[in-house]
Amino acid sequence: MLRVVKTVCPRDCYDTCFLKVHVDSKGKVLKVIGDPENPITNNFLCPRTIRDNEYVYKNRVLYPHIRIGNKPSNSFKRISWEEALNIIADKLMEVIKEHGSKAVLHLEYAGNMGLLTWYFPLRLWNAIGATGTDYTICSASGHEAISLHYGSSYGALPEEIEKAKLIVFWGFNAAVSSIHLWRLALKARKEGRAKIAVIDSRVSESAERADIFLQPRPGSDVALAYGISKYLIEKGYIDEKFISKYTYGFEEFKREALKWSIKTLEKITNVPWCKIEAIGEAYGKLRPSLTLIGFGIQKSIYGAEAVRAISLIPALLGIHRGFYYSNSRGWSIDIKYLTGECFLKRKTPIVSQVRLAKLIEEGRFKFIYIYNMNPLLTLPDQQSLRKGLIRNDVFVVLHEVRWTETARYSDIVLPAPSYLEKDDVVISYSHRYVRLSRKAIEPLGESKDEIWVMRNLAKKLGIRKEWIYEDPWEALRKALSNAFENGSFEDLVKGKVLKLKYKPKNKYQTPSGRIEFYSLKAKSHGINPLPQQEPLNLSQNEFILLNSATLNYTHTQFTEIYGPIPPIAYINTQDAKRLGIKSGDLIVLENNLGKILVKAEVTEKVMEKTVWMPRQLVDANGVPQNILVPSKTQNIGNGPIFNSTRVKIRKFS
Ligand SMILES: Nc1nc2c(c(=O)[nH]1)N[C@H]1C(S)=C(S)[C@@H](COP(=O)(O)OP(=O)(O)OC[C@H]3O[C@@H](n4cnc5c(=O)[nH]c(N)nc54)[C@H](O)[C@@H]3O)O[C@H]1N2
Ligand SMILES: Nc1nc2c(c(=O)[nH]1)N[C@H]1C(S)=C(S)[C@@H](COP(=O)(O)OP(=O)(O)OC[C@H]3O[C@@H](n4cnc5c(=O)[nH]c(N)nc54)[C@H](O)[C@@H]3O)O[C@H]1N2
Ligand SMILES: [Mo]
Repeated sequence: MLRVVKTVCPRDCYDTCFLKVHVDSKGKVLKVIGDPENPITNNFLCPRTIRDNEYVYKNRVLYPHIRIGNKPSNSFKRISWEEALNIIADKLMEVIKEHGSKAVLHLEYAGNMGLLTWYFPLRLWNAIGATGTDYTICSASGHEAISLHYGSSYGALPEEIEKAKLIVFWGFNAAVSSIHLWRLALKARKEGRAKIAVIDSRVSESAERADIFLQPRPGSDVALAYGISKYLIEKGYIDEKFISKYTYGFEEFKREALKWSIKTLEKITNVPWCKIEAIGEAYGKLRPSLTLIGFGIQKSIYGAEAVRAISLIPALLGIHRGFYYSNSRGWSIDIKYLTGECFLKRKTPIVSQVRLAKLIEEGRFKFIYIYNMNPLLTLPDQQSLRKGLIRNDVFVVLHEVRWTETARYSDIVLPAPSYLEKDDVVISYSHRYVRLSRKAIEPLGESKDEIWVMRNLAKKLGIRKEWIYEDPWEALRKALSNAFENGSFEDLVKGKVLKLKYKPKNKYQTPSGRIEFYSLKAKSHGINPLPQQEPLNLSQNEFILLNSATLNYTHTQFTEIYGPIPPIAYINTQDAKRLGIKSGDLIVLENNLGKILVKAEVTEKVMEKTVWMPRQLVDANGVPQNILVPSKTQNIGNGPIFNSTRVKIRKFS
């Protein structure tokens, strides 16, 4: 008999789709389709999730394994759970005794965003007092940027895309990275309600379909945002009533915006003034507008500055939070209850995720527990990370669904069930819809979920803290007690679709209680109170390496279905000519951190001095792209700088 199970995609993505999983009488997944019970994600899926019926069975870790060969390699032998847990517990106790609990690191991110998969298992590590990371690898800098001016970063809900007359995707390739939000924009345009603008440093898939396209130099968006603001102010498109009632520091902002001359703007951004006028006119005339700011734009050295400047445009136009970035801070969910942080008397040590490679290389951690992440392809400064993980005094445990690059650097690999094999609750960072994610099939092989592992390890370690053993569903009930607008946790468990409560859009958690064009918080932290354009000095032979999400992969996932992430670099025609490079040639991208060997694709889609690549790829020799990425952090929000990676390029010979 065919069963249809309702679940939710938990991958790190803007969309968080509702799914229906068809399972046959033998418990095999036949197909995964979209479930229109969620009006935002509706009944269609991305090319990844739609293949989950195959992906779920590929490359799986099915049993606990222990290393028998040197790192890095896949040389393991199978052991029992009992053996694995004993070894891990002994090692943990030894490390804690000799080096203290600070020498234990747990490293995880959003491989599965389920509250029970990601957060609840942290109770063990928090009880031990282990070191954790600050989760800055993705969106932290943008959150902090917006918070400087708005108090918190939550913004428009996806439904507002349908009401906008101008929809601007800024540093956001939604046609690839958020196909459901993109579809809402396309629908609004098709029905004649809206125009779509894209602002991207390359001709992205979204740019190709836009009505208005601006192509600023990477890192020049603060200037561009000031240029647009200048136009809006000079043309009288700003909403003075709104500005005087809801904002603070407009005069300072205005002075700064008006300082920019057309010539300087054009020189820095490489965008002709007539295009700035065009988008200014669109912002002025097509009201209301909605500006969607991508994660891509804030992953560069001054990325947060760009987000600050962009986020202030809607305030000029008189719109309360007329931007979308991520709404995760607009919900009322008690994450600290789930992670057990609320039970702690002392805070546990936290280190930078972006700078982690160096700390591991220095030998700061002797025991590292990794789950929900594939850091051996996704963290910056891979050379240091790799050197660190092969140290003799570092013991690495990985809890994974698939055999990943990280497994090659681990001492023990534990099998984890995929999202189709466990119950959970997944919260989106864009829309408000939540429902129970039901287990569709039994865990494959001997895979055990994160909570089972946590509890059994806690028992082996003799930890008595009761909160570790709390029923996870009871913990969820408490953490979500104030979360929903239209029902209770019990309703959720019964299968009802609930909507998250949302913080009021016209409330600003800033020192002045207003939108602060001139940020008092920034001032008190020694940061320029106004967004600031920093210089973009590239030396003569240097290129900026942009790298972004692609349709067939979620980070390093789905290579099992679509093959390796293409090791290709897109290079501008003029640059290619100068360097004697043709499409299909092998080229070397290098900097002081390392080098990679990839195929060139000569194109007009990237501008001079810029190259673009799919992100997180592995080159022709198995070297990861992120060997080139420095582990530097941004000043604001401590985020990464993937899109400020500088490389030199030569033809391989
Ligand atoms: N298919 C797919 N979807 C995903 C993911 C995935 O792996 N695959 N991952 C999810 C996650 S975790 C994330 S972080 C998001 C990422 O998705 P997005 O938020 O769309 O970000 P990116 O793909 O990093 O980059 C978006 C665009 O920013 C442009 N850009 C880079 N620097 C600049 C700049 O200085 N100025 C301007 N104007 N543009 C710039 C790039 O050219 C790129 O086209 O996608 C989510 N959705
Ligand atoms: N070059 C470059 N690098 C980047 C970026 C970039 O723009 N450029 N962007 C960065 C960004 S924005 C992000 S978000 C990170 C993402 O970095 P990662 O989070 O490391 O990305 P993934 O490759 O998706 O790794 C998630 C892993 O979790 C595993 N997993 C899935 N479900 C479960 C589960 O239920 N349980 C367990 N235990 N494991 C599970 C998957 O198999 C997968 O291996 O990468 C960063 N790295
Ligand atoms: Mo991300």
